Amino acid sequence: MSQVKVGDYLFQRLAQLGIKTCWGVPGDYELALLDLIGDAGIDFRGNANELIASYAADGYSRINGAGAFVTTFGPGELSAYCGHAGAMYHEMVKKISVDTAVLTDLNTAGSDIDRCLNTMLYESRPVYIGVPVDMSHQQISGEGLKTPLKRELPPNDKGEEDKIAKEIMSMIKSAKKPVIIMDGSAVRNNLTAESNRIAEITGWTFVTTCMGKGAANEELPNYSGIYEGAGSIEEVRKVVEDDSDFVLWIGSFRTDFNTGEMTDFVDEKKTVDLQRFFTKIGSKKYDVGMHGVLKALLSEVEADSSIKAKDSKVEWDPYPLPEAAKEKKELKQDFLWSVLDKIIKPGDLVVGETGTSAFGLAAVRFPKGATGYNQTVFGSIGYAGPSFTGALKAAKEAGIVKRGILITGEGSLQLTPMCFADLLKLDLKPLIFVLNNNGYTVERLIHGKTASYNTLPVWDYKQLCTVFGPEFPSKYYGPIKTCDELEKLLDDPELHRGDCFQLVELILGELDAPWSVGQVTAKIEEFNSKNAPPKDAGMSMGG
Ligand SMILES: Cc1ncc(C[n+]2csc(CCOP(=O)(O)OP(=O)(O)O)c2C)c(N)n1
Ligand SMILES: [Mg+2]
Repeated sequence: MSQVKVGDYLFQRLAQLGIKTCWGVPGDYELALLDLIGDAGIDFRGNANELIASYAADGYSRINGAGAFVTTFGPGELSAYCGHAGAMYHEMVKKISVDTAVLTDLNTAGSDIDRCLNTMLYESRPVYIGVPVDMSHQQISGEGLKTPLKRELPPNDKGEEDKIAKEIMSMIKSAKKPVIIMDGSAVRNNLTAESNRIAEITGWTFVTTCMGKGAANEELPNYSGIYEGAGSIEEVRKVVEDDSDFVLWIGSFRTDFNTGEMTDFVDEKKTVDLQRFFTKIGSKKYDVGMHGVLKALLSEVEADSSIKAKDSKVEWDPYPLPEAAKEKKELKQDFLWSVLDKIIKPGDLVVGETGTSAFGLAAVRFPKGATGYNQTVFGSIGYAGPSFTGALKAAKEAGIVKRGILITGEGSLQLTPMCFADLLKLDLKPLIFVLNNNGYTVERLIHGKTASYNTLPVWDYKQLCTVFGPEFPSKYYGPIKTCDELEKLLDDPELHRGDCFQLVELILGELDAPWSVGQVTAKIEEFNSKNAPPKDAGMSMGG
């Protein structure tokens, strides 16, 4: 094959991964490289800062499977690493990437690119490719481009996989009160269709978690709600923790936000946990990955009608509304989350931010065909807006999403509001809800209810669209202060039409939060006071 430039090789590989948009900020050392990006059919979409670029690439990859950003070295890349810094930048970046390469050798540049990208696909984690300023236009062999990148995980050992599937099936058959939990790793591994199908066929009690929210089919009659330890409704907590005798936990992801601050308790003995590279049956771990096991289980379950639950109807309301929230006066969080489903339609992509919105969103009814996610692992505020930008761009390119809805607190928005400029100029026509509660409410509830460090500068949110994109059409609704105003707005056909950038400002109380937050904080307070409480201790909640 003919020779290609190092930069062309790299961008052709990214194009082969379906990447049509690459994010970033230009800089001296990267300009020559950027000259090549269009040749591969990739658009470079510059952002206001590198942090936004990195979050947008993350969001893009959630939809497309892979995303990319390019920055200049030193200050550019360090700005992208969410505040990480280090004098020895290549040494530092090795610690936060699953593979790295700096393309200093023309003999290995192509294979270094391929190795990094294959590792990225295998591990489903970021890699780093450094392109020295004098390298991007040098010629290398294009032969490697003929070998496809490895987009599928290697299959499990068939014998082992069959053995595991049989063992799980025998547990399934003897179970009297089985429960399925669809969790974060099912979403990250793109196994939501198989998980929903198993729930549908079996009719067992089917719950999801904050990280699974937006991927579970909530229209199934056996959909029972969100399991988040002490933050769950009592019926869900009881059925999962106390009553069940078998739990098929598809991709457990035990982080603080996802487990009601580690207040979850599911007996390991009755649990089968499926993960990307292993399966755990009770306390025994087997090197057999979930992709094969889940598909094998699905075929077994499909073939065996004896394991279907007799009555799969749920006896409780998975979306209960506390009494206090029924009193319709000034706008309250619980009321907000109970009516927001009016605006969510099949084909919507809904992204929530860290803060009260992540907890609230878990309580919103999602119709089948609406998808969504929130960043429940790292919990870095300011992530949701740019990530939403990337995800919505990828979803629109793929033609799989009709509209994007972002739900963010005003404190989080203040970190990365410049992503509004990207959303406007890319004409993505988002619907954005900003919860304005005069500060960091989630932090206030943890510690420092009235502390000045939990307050924020006051912004005029209705001006943001004109500031960030005066030439693009946009609409501001608000400030919405009462339940009536919100209900009226959610019935407004113009809001539903969504033919331009729409921003809704919701005014909420400084100490008002979804009920699940109150439940979790009470549980942690109880724990702290039982376990030698340090004086004036705060809880470790909120990232
Ligand atoms: C980068 C980063 N800085 C600080 C935090 C700590 N933190 C977690 S939630 C939160 C408050 C978010 O406030 P806001 O977006 O206004 O949401 P609210 O809880 O008020 O609804 C803060 C400061 C974090 N998670 N990430
Ligand atoms: Mg706030």
